[in-house]
Amino acid sequence: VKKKPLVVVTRKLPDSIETRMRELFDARLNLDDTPLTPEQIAEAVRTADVLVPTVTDEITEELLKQPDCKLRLIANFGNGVDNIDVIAAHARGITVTNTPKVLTEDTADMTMALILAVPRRLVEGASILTEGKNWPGWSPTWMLGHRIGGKRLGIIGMGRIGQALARRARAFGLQIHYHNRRPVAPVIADELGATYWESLDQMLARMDILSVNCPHTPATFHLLSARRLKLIRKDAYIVNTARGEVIDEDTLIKLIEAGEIAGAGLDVFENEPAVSPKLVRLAKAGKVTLLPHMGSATIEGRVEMGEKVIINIRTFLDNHKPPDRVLPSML
Ligand code: 8YV
Repeated sequence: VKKKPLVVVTRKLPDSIETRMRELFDARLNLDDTPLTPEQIAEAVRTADVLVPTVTDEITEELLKQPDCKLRLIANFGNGVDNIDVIAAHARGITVTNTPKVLTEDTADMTMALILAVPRRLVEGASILTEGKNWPGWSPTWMLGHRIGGKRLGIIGMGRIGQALARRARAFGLQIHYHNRRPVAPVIADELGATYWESLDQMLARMDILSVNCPHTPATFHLLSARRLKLIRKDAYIVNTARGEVIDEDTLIKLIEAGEIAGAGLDVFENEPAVSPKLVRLAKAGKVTLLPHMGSATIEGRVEMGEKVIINIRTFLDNHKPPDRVLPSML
């Protein structure tokens, strides 16, 4: 009998996905979801045919260049591949795939939720009732936020998630602006009513709300640098559901503390899962809304991500090109 390929999955996945993986592969699953130790990851890279990592696993060149490394496919359970050294993998003939499209709408929903939550003080208001604070009763001048409709939203990164966000934001009456490496096709720009800014600097200086929707790559690390963050208007808000590394978080914190930026909604952080105590203080002061990387966290989305992982593995093992290959040229 032909030996089934060894597929090592680093985290607990939805039950239906694990069941299917057991049927199809020699699947080494992580049923209690304890993150693998660095030694266990190193062993998995050496011995597995296929590795299914997530955002919490760093697959470095160091790991990939271990002698006798058997690995042939890294089928990432996630869209962003900044946890994987794609160039080092490619150089060793190891294929990398991800799970695009299936988490676009969920992530755009959560981004829109933050865009609504921050200016309208949603979490701050809810906490008054749930944390035993005093609610003096309704008053015409109490807990006022800022109107969303009519404001300018600047989307940084107009890929699938940026566009899905633009559709939602338009329905809330926001004016859509965006910065991207290239403008989107005219037909899409028309549909979204979106204005292209070639200069990120110029866009930053004119927006009421900014949303980060680009991947984290070497080119986007601290794209919102200290210099650029200082261009943002005093009354503007910034939302990030992409990757913490795209923003110079220390400077963002300082600017919010100094009242130089009005507030932020953050689902991702530079040193995840560690969250700066200064951000927590700002959250308690109602200046920022913090979420623990929940952008794509729906049951439906996780199952679809798992299905994509399985399709990528199966096509790869059948000697076809998997649909969601990530090439160094795409970074
Ligand atoms: C996932 C994400 O939770 O897919 C991504 O890029 O950030 C999240 O949707 C995570 O990456 C799973 O690995």
